[in-house]
Amino acid sequence: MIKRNPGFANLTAGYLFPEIARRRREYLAAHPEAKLISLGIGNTTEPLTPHVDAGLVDYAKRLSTKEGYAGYGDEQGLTALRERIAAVFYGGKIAADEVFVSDGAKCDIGRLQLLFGRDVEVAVQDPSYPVYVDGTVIIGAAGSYSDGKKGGHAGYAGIRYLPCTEANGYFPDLKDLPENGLVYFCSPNNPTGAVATKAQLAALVEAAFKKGSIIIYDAAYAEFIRDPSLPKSIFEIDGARECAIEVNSFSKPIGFTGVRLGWTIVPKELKYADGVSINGDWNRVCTTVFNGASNIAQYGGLASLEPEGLKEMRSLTDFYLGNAKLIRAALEKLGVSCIGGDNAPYIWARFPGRASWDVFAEILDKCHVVTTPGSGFGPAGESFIRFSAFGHREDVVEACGRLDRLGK
Ligand code: PL4
Repeated sequence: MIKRNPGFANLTAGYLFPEIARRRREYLAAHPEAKLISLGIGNTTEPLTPHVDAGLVDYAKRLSTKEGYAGYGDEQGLTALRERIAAVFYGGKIAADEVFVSDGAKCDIGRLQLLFGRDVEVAVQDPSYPVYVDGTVIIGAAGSYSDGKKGGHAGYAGIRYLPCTEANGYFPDLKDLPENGLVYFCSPNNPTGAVATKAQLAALVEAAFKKGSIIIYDAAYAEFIRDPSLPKSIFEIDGARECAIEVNSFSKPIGFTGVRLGWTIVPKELKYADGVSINGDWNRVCTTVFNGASNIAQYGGLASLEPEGLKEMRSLTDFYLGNAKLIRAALEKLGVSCIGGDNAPYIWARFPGRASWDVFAEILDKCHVVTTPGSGFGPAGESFIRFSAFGHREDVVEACGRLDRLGK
């Protein structure tokens, strides 16, 4: 019989978010009367905005006409959308043929592993979005051993964890970057909500370049940045074109979590050790194992980058940041120390001396609020809880009121 990819056996826990959903179902089965509110998964809740909706609907209607119908498109995305992304988000620093439109950042994070295979050393911020680690383990680049625990993970021995803690201002020690490896870096960060400054990113780019490593920069929450001094893209930093790939998404800024649309930037200067272009290989990956994002989604994305759409993006992200402010204030009122929520839709709350899953269970039981345990994002997440600001305002207000029960 066919052998299983050993990477799967090396995974020490189920994927974090289905595990949370399982515990939520289990709790509801035992307490069917509970009216649970989710501040757990980072899933958008507000309706599509009018201009963007019109972009989707108008194009969907065109598809039902002989003149307007379109089948497969270019795997790399509509030229108009690639040009618009380059202009709106990168102000001329990125060319349209360095923009590859995708069905979302997570899908591209998985596909990017194909460029580097299993013989690459991988470093992640600790804590970090679990896809970087789990994708690495599945492809076999993390080695075959771990000291992980069910229901969270204590860390895979084959991955370099770069602790991002209060002690280092949530920015890792760059001495620990791998040589000729991959460094996943997310800013604004999921889960901590911390945003790297320009000086920090400049140091990261310099260190990665010196070590021959490539940064996979996840900017999925860039549109939540309100402090104008903070960088929204790694390509605001000189030298990044030689050592960074950026993934990004329409999911959170414009509510496309279900519509599905994202993009990846692979600069033409980026090369492997043998001098071959990474942009060329990424084009090969996209044309070979991806068939392009939905054309309806792409027209919605185009509408979101028109002036009216950009205004809607701003007010939608403002709305979720308003939720974040309420959640952070409710926690701080209880004496819980927090970061995040000001330039990011996540609040990272500390419960010293407690296991994250225990705090998760306590909040679920006392407050009927679902959260995300920090330990699910890596060893340094232990004793933290991530609160997501994605929710209807009335639910967030209700959840904030219920958090008072923690103090009793
Ligand atoms: C639950 C740093 C959320 N089932 O929608 P995409 O694929 O364009 O973007 C996914 C993504 C990419 N990068 C970062 C992210 O935080 C996310 C989404 N993360 C969360 O609660 O952490 C949703 C998670 C979803 C998943 O596994 O992605």
